[in-house]
Amino acid sequence: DREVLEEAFQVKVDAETRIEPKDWMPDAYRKNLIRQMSQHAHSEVVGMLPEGNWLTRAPSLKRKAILMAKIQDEGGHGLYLYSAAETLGITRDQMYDQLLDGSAKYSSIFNYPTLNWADIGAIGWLVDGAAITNQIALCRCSYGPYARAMVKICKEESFHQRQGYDIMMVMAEGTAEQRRMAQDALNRWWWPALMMFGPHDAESAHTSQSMKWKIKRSSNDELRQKFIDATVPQAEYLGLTIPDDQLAWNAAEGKYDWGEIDWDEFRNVVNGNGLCNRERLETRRKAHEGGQWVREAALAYAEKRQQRAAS
Ligand code: FAQ
Repeated sequence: DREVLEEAFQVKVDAETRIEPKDWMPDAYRKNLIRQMSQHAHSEVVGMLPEGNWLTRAPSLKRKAILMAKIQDEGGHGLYLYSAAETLGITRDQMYDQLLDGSAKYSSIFNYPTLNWADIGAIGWLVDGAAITNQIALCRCSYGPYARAMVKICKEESFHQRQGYDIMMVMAEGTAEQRRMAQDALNRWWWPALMMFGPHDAESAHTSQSMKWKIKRSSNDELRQKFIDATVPQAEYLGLTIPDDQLAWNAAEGKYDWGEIDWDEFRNVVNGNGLCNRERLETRRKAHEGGQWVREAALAYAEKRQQRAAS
């Protein structure tokens, strides 16, 4: 019966045996994975927009080519993730509808505007840096298709993080105006980047069950601390100041102590009232509607080919 099946499932998870699409799984496991994976996919495709804002204004041909490749990678990540989520019995159209009708979330970080070129550096350095910290852990997720998708995604995120840090290095070592822009970008992106890891563990609705099922391998607070510990020395190397006056090395615990996130801001952005929420969803809606004829044409062509092959 159900209880026996659930126990056997947990034994499998505990033994680190990957769960594959055709294996039995509890409904709640399937539902939770669809939720997390689809939101992850939506984050990738909405995440293309803040950087897309600077493609036509990149400072050189080389920077433009690099940025274009990065944004295309993000589109690709969205596609792998939608495909991986489809193995759980939901279609990409259904997931996309949930994004557009607001019932599925995407990462809060993509509701902030990109105001100057240094923001592109800060996104690569901090946003991709935070994304990798989270995604390295997800390479060991219990669900096979998700874990395997993460491996390639992490390799690409690593390039994204390096390109962002490279932009920050050039600007931090540049003119006084460039340094000012780099510091301004760090000031605006630091706290939103920390919010990417989600609420504190004690407030996190899904963490304890997701950890038990090994969907998540580390908690929100553990990953956030790991990111801070790795990133503070990188800011020091750039000669930039992290906008947190409580930030201090805690030698006894071998980690940084730091201030508190503005959780009102986090909730506000997650609930749809950030600076760019409406604009982001509107842009995605227009792109989806604008692509309707392409989807119809591709289907009509596939049908025609099938008919030709059958006759
Ligand atoms: N924004 O119980 P928890 C990228 C929601 S990286 C919005 O802790 P969970 C790469 C959460 O969904 C970004 N909502 O939830 C890139 C839940 O709501 P629900 C994407 C947030 O799932 C870089 C509720 O709060 N990465 O795209 C946020 O256990 C540069 C309660 O929270 C991933 O999605 C937030 N920051 O932990 C692209 C990684 N935090 O669903 C372009 C995979 C929490 O009940 C440019 N996801 N919420 O309505 C995860 O690891 C997890 O889902 C967490 C949240 C850690 C995000």
